[in-house]
Amino acid sequence: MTLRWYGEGNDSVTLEQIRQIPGVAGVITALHDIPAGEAWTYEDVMKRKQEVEAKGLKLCGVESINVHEDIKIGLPTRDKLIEDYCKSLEAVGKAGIHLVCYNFMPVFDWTRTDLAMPLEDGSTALAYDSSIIDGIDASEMFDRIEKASGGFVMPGWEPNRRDEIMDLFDKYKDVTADKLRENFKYFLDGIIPTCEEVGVKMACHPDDPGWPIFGLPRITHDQAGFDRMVKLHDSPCNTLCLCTGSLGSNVQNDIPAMVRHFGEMNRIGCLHVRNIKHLGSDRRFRESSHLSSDGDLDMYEIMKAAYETCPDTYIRPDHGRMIWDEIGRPGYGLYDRALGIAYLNGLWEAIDKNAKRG
Ligand code: DNO
Repeated sequence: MTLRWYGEGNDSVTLEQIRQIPGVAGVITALHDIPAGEAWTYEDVMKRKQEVEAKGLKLCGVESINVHEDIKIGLPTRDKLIEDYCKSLEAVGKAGIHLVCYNFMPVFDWTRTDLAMPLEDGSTALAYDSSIIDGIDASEMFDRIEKASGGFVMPGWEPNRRDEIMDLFDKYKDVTADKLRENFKYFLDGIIPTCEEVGVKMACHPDDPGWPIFGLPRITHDQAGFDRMVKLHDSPCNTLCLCTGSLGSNVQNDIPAMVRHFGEMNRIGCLHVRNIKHLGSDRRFRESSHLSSDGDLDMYEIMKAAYETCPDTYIRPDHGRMIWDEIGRPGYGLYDRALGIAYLNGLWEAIDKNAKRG
């Protein structure tokens, strides 16, 4: 079991706290101050690794090395950018880290309309309502996120990206879903040979929410999309990050079945486990505690599918609610994610003991 950590000075949660959560072996982290397109160095990766190890934890994976928009759009600058991406992968592999989670979502990473929806029990949760998104443009959305993020920089919504955004929309004008897929293949063909050489698995995170937003193309939010994605470059290094909450936002997705499907293919590089609750219509949802009965996903079936098909994959709880008056990065507080881990560990132990009893 692992936990995402944003790095010293960039996270309200400390390595010392993470170390005290039962069953957590390590963290998933990134060099967040290096902009997309710039190569990571071995020295910088090792510095982060040593910092983590000095606190008795392992650096289990990187999330994310962001893919530059020019690569997704397919601009001529992409060759140099892919070359630099390979340099980052070499640095990571040489440092003994074997997992890189990333995404191929145009312009925005995960998107929510509310970063602190009050719940009945006094906690707050991230929420999404497509009727809000459908009524505003991306720059208004940018304002909303910035105001609600409590001073933390949200991945994909970095303030320095604001000016870029409208320009990017223009550049994506002619990028259809097919074109995006072609550009994805070009990227994978460019990086996977390096991954194989240096022993790094790439795990593509699903679109979140699991459908196109702001008229931008999106191609990785269901089983069919990921089936096509893994075939773009057939390699054990070309895998997905199966994020139950992102995929679960789309009611068409059967999450335990997807875990089994991709687990049996050995194509799950990592698993993000969290629960969500749909709110009436199928494009409105809020996040919930991890407990199955608090949301719409069956955590027992998800963990059982993982146990049976990809027991060695890296698992982390994903977002949590804000509880016990915690202040921190939306979705990434300590308490609710720690509760999530305890619960997921409990499920795992029960599944394991049952399996061994036969
Ligand atoms: C959401 C996260 C994502 C993920 C990126 C990977 O909370 O899981 O931001 O890290 O999409 O690039």
